Amino acid sequence: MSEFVIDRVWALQVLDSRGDPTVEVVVTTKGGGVGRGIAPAGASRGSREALELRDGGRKYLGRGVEKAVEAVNKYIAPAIIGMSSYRFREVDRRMIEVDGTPNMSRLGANATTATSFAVLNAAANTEGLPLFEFLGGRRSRLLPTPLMNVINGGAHAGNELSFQEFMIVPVGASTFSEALRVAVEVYKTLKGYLKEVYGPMATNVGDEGGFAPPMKSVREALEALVKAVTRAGYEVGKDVLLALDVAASQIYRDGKYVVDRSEMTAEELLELYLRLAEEFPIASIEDPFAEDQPRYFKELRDKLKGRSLVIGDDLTVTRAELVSEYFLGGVIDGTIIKVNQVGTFTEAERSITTLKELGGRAIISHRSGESEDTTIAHIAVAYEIGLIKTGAPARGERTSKYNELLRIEDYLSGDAIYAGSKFLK
Ligand code: 2PG
Ligand code: MG
Repeated sequence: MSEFVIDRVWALQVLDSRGDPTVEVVVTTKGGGVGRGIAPAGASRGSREALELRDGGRKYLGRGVEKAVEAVNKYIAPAIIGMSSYRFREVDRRMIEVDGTPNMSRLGANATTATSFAVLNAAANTEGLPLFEFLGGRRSRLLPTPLMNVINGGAHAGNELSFQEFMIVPVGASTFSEALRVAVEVYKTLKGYLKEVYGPMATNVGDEGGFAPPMKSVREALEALVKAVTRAGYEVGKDVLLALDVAASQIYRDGKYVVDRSEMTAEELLELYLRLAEEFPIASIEDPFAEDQPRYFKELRDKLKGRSLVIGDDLTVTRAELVSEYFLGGVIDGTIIKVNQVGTFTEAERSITTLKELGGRAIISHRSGESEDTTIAHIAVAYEIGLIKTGAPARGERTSKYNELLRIEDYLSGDAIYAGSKFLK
């Protein structure tokens, strides 16, 4: 097993999909393995997320990550060189120890996330296996259902849409590649529809590759999705479901929610969700209320009676304790999993296994600031998570994940299974 021993670790500053600097880490092993990891970055973040270290000052308008790069080179590298990448959980625990704070504020979650990904990839590379197989073994052959954000609003776009993400979910397909084809056909049809109704400017895209049309109401966006699915020749509610990420902490001000330019109480917003869920086949609603209002999540969940899943993101920030507390309390049906919310793969893995044990849904997710890193595609398959959120089928940092899933499907040849609607019932 000495071939898995980490012999070099270094970091550099690279760019993410928004043009912000981010951390890339390279790890090599004695056996000649090489692994890379790049940290993503969120725009709408939960207040309890692990801390992302930024330099401040004038360079890159304060967005530089030289301090996080230095944290890898100066503190993380000497602490983990000589450890076995095969025991990647121990490596992650070592970083948590070296950091010594509850939220990774010393090393920076961008430094530790990139390292954690790089160690995993180096171990798989040393073994000569794709990462999903290294992590999950031969049994891993479940390809996730994508929740694809095709209309962007909120903090991800320069339009007036109050909700952050309007997603299509191609559940009716029988393989992942077919699901992707359906989604692309709907995406392209949506583009044509938006151009026709709102003019060519409406087809500009937001941070996650979805269109950012000048719509005034959330209902308008859902109606456009229904139009696009139908025009593309598919049945809404059967072939393609819809999903929302409201990211409601972003529209919460002084005890009120600002939706479609008017103020709403939590009760009024809840009523709106119930009406929308009656009218549209909404598979899931993520962060329907601000992160400090779990009681409304619960009320919504009770009233929806399983018609749409209630999902936590800013609410749960991939912390296993919060995930189990809110799941057991009936507040949510499941959560988003984002490694950089906790800073290491091992901590995120705890949330994944907690949800699996309790019977909750996990949705592995990108961030709005992304890169060509494909680690999350492998995690999705390795843990048979069954659901992935990684944006529209456009822009390289989004298609990198979809393309990796196509490669995994190809690698598994006839053995791959597509999750379809399995986890959305
Ligand atoms: C979200 C994410 C990803 P961000 O809220 O779920 O879609 O956005 O990375 O900006 O937090
Ligand atoms: Mg979210």
